Amino acid sequence: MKNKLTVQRLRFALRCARHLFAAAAIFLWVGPSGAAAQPSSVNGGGNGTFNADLDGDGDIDGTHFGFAVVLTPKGAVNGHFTCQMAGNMDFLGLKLMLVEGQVSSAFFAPTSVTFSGTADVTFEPGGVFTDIPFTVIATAGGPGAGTIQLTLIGVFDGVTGDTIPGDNNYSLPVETVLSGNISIK
Ligand SMILES: [Ca+2]
Ligand SMILES: [Ca+2]
Repeated sequence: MKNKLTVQRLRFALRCARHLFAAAAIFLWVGPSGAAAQPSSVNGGGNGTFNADLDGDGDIDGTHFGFAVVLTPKGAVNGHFTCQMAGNMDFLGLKLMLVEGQVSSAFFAPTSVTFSGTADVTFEPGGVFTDIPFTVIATAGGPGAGTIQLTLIGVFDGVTGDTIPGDNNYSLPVETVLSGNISIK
């Protein structure tokens, strides 16, 4: 009886080992070709919409945006981010609200990128605020799919459009691509 039990256990262990081996083989086989290479660049340009009338002037708000960020093989991050509300996308009665950022760090995931740097923010009328830290979360996609979300750090907390009053930052809502595209490669 005891021997029979031992044999059964041995067989079970063997079966487990076989399954493990098969799983490992599949993993190794799929691994190199199935796993996408770590993305190292993001490009975006177009118009975005907040799908909401943030300033209550009767039109849905959004921005014109353009950005490019690259992670070099040596691990440095270079990039530029621009977004503006002007012309047909006015905001808070301003003729222009322009964010021009130099990107200095980025975290790449397969379908999203979080990048940060410092920006000059221009209000017309209102003047220029220089060297304002910012963070953008971008997800890949075209109209209705891609998104960007901009946060200016340490300024304009609680100003119209800020989604998190009281945290010392100006966090605009998530914006969805209306025209154009955001691509991560
Ligand atoms: Ca509006
Ligand atoms: Ca805030």
